[in-house]
Amino acid sequence: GGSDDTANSGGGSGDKKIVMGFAQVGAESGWRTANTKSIQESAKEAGITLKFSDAQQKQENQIKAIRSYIQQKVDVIAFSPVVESGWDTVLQEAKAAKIPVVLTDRAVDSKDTSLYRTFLGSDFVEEGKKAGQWLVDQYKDSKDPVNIVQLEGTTGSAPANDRKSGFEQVISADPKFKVIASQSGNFTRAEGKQVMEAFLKSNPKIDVLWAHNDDMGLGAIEAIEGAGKVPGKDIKIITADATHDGMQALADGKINFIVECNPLMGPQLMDLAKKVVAGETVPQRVVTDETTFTQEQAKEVLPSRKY
Ligand code: GZL
Ligand code: ZN
Repeated sequence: GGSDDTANSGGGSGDKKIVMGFAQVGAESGWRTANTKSIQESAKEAGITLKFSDAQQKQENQIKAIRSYIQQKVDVIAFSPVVESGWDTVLQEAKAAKIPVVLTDRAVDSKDTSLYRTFLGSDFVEEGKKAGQWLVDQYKDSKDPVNIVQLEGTTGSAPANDRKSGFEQVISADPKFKVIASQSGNFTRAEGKQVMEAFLKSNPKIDVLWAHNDDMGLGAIEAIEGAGKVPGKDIKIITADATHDGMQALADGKINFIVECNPLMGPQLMDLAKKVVAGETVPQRVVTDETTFTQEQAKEVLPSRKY
C-alpha cells in the first residue's frame, strides 16, 4: 500500500524510507502480543519499513536476528532484551557498523551506555513497589504473619529482577510479611500453573500470590481452583501488566490488584527511531506512563481498554 516512493528520485535522505530491524522476545504473553501489535501498526503509520523477528524467548535467537539486521545494513535496530546480560559483543558489532540501537521494554546491564541511543520502557522497580505498597495497605491493621508466594518472570530478565526487588524492598518494612516460596514461571500461563500447583502442595497456608505478570497469575488461578480454593478470597492475588484477560479476572474478583505495565510503546519507538536516524540527540531514558487498577476500576475501564 501507500505511494511507491522508489519512483521519487529525490535521492535526499529525507524521503528514503527508514528500515528498522526489530528483534522481539517472543510471543509468551498477552502483554507481548499487544506490544508486537503496537510496534507493527506504528511502523506502518510512520512509513517505516519493519523487519521483525520472534526469538521464542531465546537470547541466542535475538543475537542472530541482530546480526542479520547488521548484515542487511538496516538504518536502525530496536529490541527488547530477553535477559539483562550478554549483549555487549553484538552491540559493539552494531556500533562498529554505525547502526544505532534503541532498547525497548527491557533493559540491558551493559556498563557502556554508548552501545544504545535510548531505553524506552517501564520502571519495573516502581511496579514492584506499587504491588508491595498495596499489600502493606491491605494488611496495615493485622499483626498475623502474611504468607506470600511469588511467581517470578523469566530468570535474568529486567522485569523479573526489578519487580522482585521493588516488591521485597517495600514489604521488608514489616516482618509479618513472609515470602515463603519464590520461583520463575517464565511469564507464561502454563508454567505459572505448574509452579503454583507445586506451591500449593508444599505450603498448606498461602495468603497472597504476587505474580510478575497476568499470564502467570491466570495459570495460578487454574491451579488454585483445582485445589478447591477461591482465588481472590482464600488467596489474594496481585499481578502486573493489566492485559484484557487479567483485567477481566480482576473485575470478576479472582485477582485483587493489578499494576499496569503499558505495552503500547510503538508510536514513541518510531518517533525516537526517526530522530536517531536523523542524527538528533534523544534522552538516554524514556519512562513509560502507567497506573494501577483495583477491582472497581477494572469494571469501569474494561469496555474502553485497547488490549
Ligand atoms: C514487561 C515485559 C514483560 C511483561 C510480560 O515490560 O517485558 O514480558 O510483564 C512479558 O507479560 O512477557
Ligand atoms: Zn536490573
